[in-house]
Amino acid sequence: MAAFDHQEIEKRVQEKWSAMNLYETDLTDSSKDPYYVLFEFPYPSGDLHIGHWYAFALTDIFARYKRLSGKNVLFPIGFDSFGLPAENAAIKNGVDPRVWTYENIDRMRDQIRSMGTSVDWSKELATSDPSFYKWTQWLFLKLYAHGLAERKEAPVKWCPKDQTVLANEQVIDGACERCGTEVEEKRLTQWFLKITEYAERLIADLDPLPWREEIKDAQRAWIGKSEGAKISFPLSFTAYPEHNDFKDPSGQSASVTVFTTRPDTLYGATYIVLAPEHPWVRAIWDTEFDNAVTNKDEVTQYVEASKRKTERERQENKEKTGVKLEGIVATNPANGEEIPVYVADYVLGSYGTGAVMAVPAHDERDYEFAQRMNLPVRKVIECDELPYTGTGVLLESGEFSGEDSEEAKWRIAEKVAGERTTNYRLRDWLVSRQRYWGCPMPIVYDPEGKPHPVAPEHLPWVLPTDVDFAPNAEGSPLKTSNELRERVTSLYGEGWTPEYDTLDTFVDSSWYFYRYLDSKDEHDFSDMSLMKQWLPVDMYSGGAEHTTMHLLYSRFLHKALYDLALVPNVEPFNERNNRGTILGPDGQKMSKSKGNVVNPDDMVEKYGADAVRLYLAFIGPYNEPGSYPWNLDGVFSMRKFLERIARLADRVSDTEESQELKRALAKAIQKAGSDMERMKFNTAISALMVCLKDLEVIDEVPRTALHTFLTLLAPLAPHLAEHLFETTGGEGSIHASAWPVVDADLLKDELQTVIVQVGSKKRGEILLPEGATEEDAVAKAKEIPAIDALYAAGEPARVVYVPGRILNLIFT
Ligand code: ANZ
Repeated sequence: MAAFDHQEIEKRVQEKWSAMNLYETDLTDSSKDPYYVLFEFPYPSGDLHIGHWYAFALTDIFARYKRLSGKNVLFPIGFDSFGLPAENAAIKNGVDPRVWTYENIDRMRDQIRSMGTSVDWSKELATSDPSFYKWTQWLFLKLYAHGLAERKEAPVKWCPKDQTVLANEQVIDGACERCGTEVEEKRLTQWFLKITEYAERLIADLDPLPWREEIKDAQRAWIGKSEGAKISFPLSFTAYPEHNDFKDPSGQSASVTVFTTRPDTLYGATYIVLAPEHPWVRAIWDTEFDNAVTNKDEVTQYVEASKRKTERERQENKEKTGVKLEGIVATNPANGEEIPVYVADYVLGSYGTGAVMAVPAHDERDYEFAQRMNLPVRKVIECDELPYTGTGVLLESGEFSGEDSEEAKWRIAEKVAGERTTNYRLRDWLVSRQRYWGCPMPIVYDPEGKPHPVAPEHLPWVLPTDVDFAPNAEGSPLKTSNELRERVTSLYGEGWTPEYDTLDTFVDSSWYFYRYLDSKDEHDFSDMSLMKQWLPVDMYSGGAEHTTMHLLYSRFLHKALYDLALVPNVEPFNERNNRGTILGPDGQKMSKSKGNVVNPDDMVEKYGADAVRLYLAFIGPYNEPGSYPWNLDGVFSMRKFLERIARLADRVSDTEESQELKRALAKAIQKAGSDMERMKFNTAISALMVCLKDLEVIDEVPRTALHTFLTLLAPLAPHLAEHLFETTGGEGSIHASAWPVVDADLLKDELQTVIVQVGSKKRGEILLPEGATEEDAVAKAKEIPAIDALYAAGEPARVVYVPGRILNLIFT
C-alpha cells in the first residue's frame, strides 16, 4: 500500500496555504530583501501540458527556495491572452474569442493551483482585459508622441492563410511560424516601433548582464552590427551621354553608394550590383532617366520575377541570377576604372544601401556571380586560392600595395571620401496586425488620412464586439464593426476613421512585468516607487525561443521608457534562465500527430504532483540548455523516493542528533543550497538522496533532523514536506520556515584543498567540498582578490580543473 495518500494531502495542504495567505507578497515590506522571480506568462491555450509544468513547477522550486532563504519573493502569474488561437477557434467553431479565452483561463487557473505552485494570485492579470490594455495603448501613445512609433510603407511578410502581416521573426524557414504556410512579400503601410534606434544600446548593455554567453551572442547576432564604409561610385550613361551632366537638387552627380565592410578590397571591385528594389532601378521607369537603360524589358522581367521570391530564397545558396544594366557604367573611385552595373537579387534592398561593390576574388557570392556571368576577377590580397575572404598583404592596390589590408582599410576608404558607418541587420519592429483578437491601436485618422492619437480620456479604446472574425484580403476584421466607425464619428466628427489594425501581442508581453507590481491601478501603468524597489526582475525564466523576439522587444521598450523617465533603470531583467525542452518518450519533440504527448494529469493523479515535479527537476540541470526524453519509469521512481521519506516519520523521536548525522545534514544543506541557487535541481535532489540513506540507517530519527531534511525537501516536494512537517509536530507551515544554516566546522573534514594557479604559477588555495564543480571552484577562487581582478579584466582563455587538486586559469 502506498505510504501516503497524495490526493488527500495535496488538497488539504493547498487549502491550508491559501487560508494562511502564504504566497501573497507584501510589496512594501522592507524588512527583507525583495526578490522578483518571473516566468513567461502563459498563453491560455486550454489544457496544461508537460511544457507548462516544466516552466511553472521548476521556477516554483526556485521561488520557494529563495523564500526560505529569507527573501521577500514576488512570484506572480498572468495570462498572455490576446492572440491568434482564440481567433482561429472562433472562426472554426463560431465561439466568441472572448468566451473561449476566459474559459481557458478559468481552467488553467485551477490546473496551475493543483500543481502546488506558490504563485501570488492576488496580482493576476490578463492582457486582454481592458484594464490592462488601456495601459498598453497608453504606452504605445507615449512612444508615438516621442517619435518612436511611426507609419511607413515597407515590404512586409504576409501569410496568405492567416491573412496577416508577420514580423520577420515570425517567419521560420520562409514559412509562417504559426501555420507553416509559405510566406509572401507585400508592400503595405504599417505601424512600426523604432527598435533600430536602440540597436547600439541593445548590444552595448548586454556586456554587464549575468546571462549565459550564448543568449547574449544570439541577441548580438540578431542585431547584427557591422562596421564599414559607404563609398560612392559615379555613374555615366554610355547610351545617352547627355545624362552625364545630371545634378540632383543637392548638386550631386549621378552616383551609386555602396555599403562595404571591406574597403581594403576596393581596388578589386570589378562590377557593381544593385538590389532589384534599388531607387536607381526604379528610376529607369519613372524619371528623366527612363531612356538611360537600353535593355529595359529584360530588366523589368528580372525585377518582376525577383518580387516573387522571399528574402530567404534570395540569400540561399542557389545559382545567382542577375542582368546587366546596358547603357550605364560606374567608375571605381580608387583607380578610375569603368566597371559594369548589374541588378541581381542576391543583394537585398533592405540592408545597407541596397547596393554593393562586388569583389569576386574575396567574396563568395560575388565570386559565384562573376563565374556565371564571366566577369573579371581581380586578386588584391595575397592568397593561394580564390575566393579568399581573409585579410593579408595588399596587391595591385595603387599606393597601398604591399601593406597589410587591415591596417590600410580605413585609409583606402578615406582616399575616396568614404564615410565610415555602422550598419545593423535589425529591422524596425512591425506591430500592426490585421487581426481581431488583439489590443486595438489607439489611433484615428482625420479626413485627410493623417493619424492622430486617441485622446487619453477615451482609453481604454475598447475592442468592438460587432465584427465578423473571418480575416479577409482587404485587411482587418475590425473594418466590419459599425460600432467602431460610429464611435469615431461621434467623438471626432464626420470623415474621421479608426485604425482597423490591432497591436502585435509581443507589445503586450513587453511590459506585463511592470503591471504585476500594481495590477489594479486605474491611474497609472505601474508604480514608480515599487518599480524602484523591484526592478530589474531578479530572475526571468523562460524558453530559448524567446531570445530574439520577446527578450529583445522588452529590452527595447524598457530602454525607451527609461528615456521617457517612466521606468527607473536601463535593463528590465537581471538574470535570465532559458530552460531546456522535454521530449516525448521516443526522444522526439512532443506533438499530437506523433502520438507521443505525455499527459501530466494522468501522472499527477497516479503518483502525485510532487513526484511529477521531482521527476522534471531530476531530469537534468534547469540552468542549461538541453532536451530530455520523458521516461515513464522516472515518475514512479520519484514516488518511491518520496515514500521512503514518508516512512522516516514513523520513527521520529526526540533524541539528539549524533555528530555523524549532523555532518550528513550539513553536507546536504550546503550542497542542496548551492545547487538550488544555480537552478541545478537535479544535483540538489541527489544530495537529498545521499542524506536520506544516512537517515534510513538510524532506528530513531531525531525530530530536529527530520525537520531540517524536510526544509530542504520543501521547495522540491512542497505537499509532502508540509504534510510530514505537520504530522511530526511542526508548527505553522514549513514553507514559512528558514533554510537551515550550515555549521562550517562540521564540514571541515569534508573540504578539500585545491591549489589555484594562474598560468601554472600558484596564486593561492581554496577549500571546496567533495564533488565541487568547476563552476564552484571558479566562484570560490574569485574570493581571492588577485583572481577576481583578473576576471574583471576578462574571462580566461582556458580553465583546467582537477577536482580535489588544482584549478589552473590561463589568461592570455
Ligand atoms: C565589398 C566586399 C568585399 C564585401 C569582400 C565583402 C567581402 P555584413 O558583414 O553582413 O554587414 N553587402 C552589403 N550590402 C548588401 C546587401 N544589401 N545585400 C547583400 N549583400 C550586401 O556584410 C557586409 C558585406 O555584404 C558588404 O561588404 C557587401 O559586400 C555585402 F571581399 O563589400 B562587401
